[in-house]
Amino acid sequence: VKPWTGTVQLIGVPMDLGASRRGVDMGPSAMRLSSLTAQLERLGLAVQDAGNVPVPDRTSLANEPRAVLDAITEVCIDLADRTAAAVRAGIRPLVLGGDHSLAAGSVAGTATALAERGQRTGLIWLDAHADLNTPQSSLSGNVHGMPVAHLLGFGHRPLRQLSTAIPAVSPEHLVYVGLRDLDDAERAMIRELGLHAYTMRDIDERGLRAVMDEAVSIATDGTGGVHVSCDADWVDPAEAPGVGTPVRGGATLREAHLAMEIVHDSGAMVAMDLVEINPILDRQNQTAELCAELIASAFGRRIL
Ligand code: B3U
Ligand code: MN
Ligand code: MN
Repeated sequence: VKPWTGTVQLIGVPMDLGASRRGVDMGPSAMRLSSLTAQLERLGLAVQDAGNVPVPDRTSLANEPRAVLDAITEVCIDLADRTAAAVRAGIRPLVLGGDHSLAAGSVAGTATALAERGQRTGLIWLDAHADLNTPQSSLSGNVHGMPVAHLLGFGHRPLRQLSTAIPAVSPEHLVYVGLRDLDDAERAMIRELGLHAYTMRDIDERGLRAVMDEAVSIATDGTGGVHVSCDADWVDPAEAPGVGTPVRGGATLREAHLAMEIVHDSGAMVAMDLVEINPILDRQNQTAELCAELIASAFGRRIL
């Protein structure tokens, strides 16, 4: 594993074009107002804030699916370039969302940078949802339910070709953890592609430690590093109420920390997304604060 420079680059993506409920575009602000930077600096890391990727306003777009897809694709092209540049420089990008459609760009950027070293990308997707729809299969039409399909090479052509490695991620290098809300088409695709998918039932039955150990070994097997894409809704809404689409029965606070600690201990995380924080639904920024603490665990904070 190539040594990292000890620098983390914050990249904000104030985008809610992929969601039907408004508000996750304020997620990057909420994260910047949390203790995030202070916590990372306390770990001895240098924090570079690269500002926000420009995102068009929803009201400026034609009210049709194609216009929204094209706008999201433009944002993802920009984000993929920035993510790739950071990873190339040995700097770890921390992408603050914004709705989860942005991951079609961030993960593509990581995949481009690792492909330049002849390496494939592992992807750990922490989420209540599989985000495996295509524009054809989606019942909601929401693009935040589609990034994984595009990373695997399905869906809207411009959005699935953002990486020099195509597909950006091979099915065997993807691992889901925390699933509990799937569409029929997503279930079918998980079976057809034989995707590694750990549901909340797996966590309940086997414990978070066993599940995460397997997730890390799958995502590191034959890859040059792991991109961790964390949807704040993977945590239970009792702990994290300020999210785009809350689903009951998620990871507890301690499970979420342990998952991040195990990710850190793997030494394999090259980039991270923290997405779907909705300050409108939050109480006193507690969800952003919780996410800041989880990020600190992923970057090496320890209790003792
Ligand atoms: N699978 C549904 C629900 C959903 C996915 N991601 C979120 N919600 N946040 C869909 O709309 O594709
Ligand atoms: Mn989700
Ligand atoms: Mn998601």
